[in-house]
Amino acid sequence: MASERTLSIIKPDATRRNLTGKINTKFEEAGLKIVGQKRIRLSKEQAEAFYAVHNERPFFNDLVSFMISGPVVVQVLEGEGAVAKNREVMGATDPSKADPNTIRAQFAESIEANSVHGSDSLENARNEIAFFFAQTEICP
Ligand code: YYY
Ligand code: MG
Repeated sequence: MASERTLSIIKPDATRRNLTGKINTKFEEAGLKIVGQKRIRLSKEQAEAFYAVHNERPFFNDLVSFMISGPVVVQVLEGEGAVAKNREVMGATDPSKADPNTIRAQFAESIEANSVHGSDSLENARNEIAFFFAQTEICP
């Protein structure tokens, strides 16, 4: 499998509980390398644009409010099959359905406050990385 990059976000529920290091350890133990990372506060406009694909869904407004409720850590993860590997390490969207030992099973508070975002395809990964990072901010 080829080396890929994917976009990860450590969400406000996790930064609030000081879990950035524990979550990063899960990525690193899975062989994913953090090649770009910054802690930022999303604007409402940024959160709405990032999750635009969900803007007709009933949970959209709550999701945007949650994503701007505290700092997030946006990250570029690199490795063999990074998109799928990251989704594996994250676990299912609903933490009650996530496999044990996944980030969401271990750390998520609810389906909304589920600790991490990860791109779901290589194409979305490219777009989501470009949404947050300049090329000069990624150091493989
Ligand atoms: O990719 P992933 O984060 O696992 O799930 P999505 O279906 O893309 O939904 C994005 C985001 O929306 C999810 O992480 C939490 C929130 N959400 C929600 O609050 N309630 C739902 N029923 C579904 C998703
Ligand atoms: Mg998604």
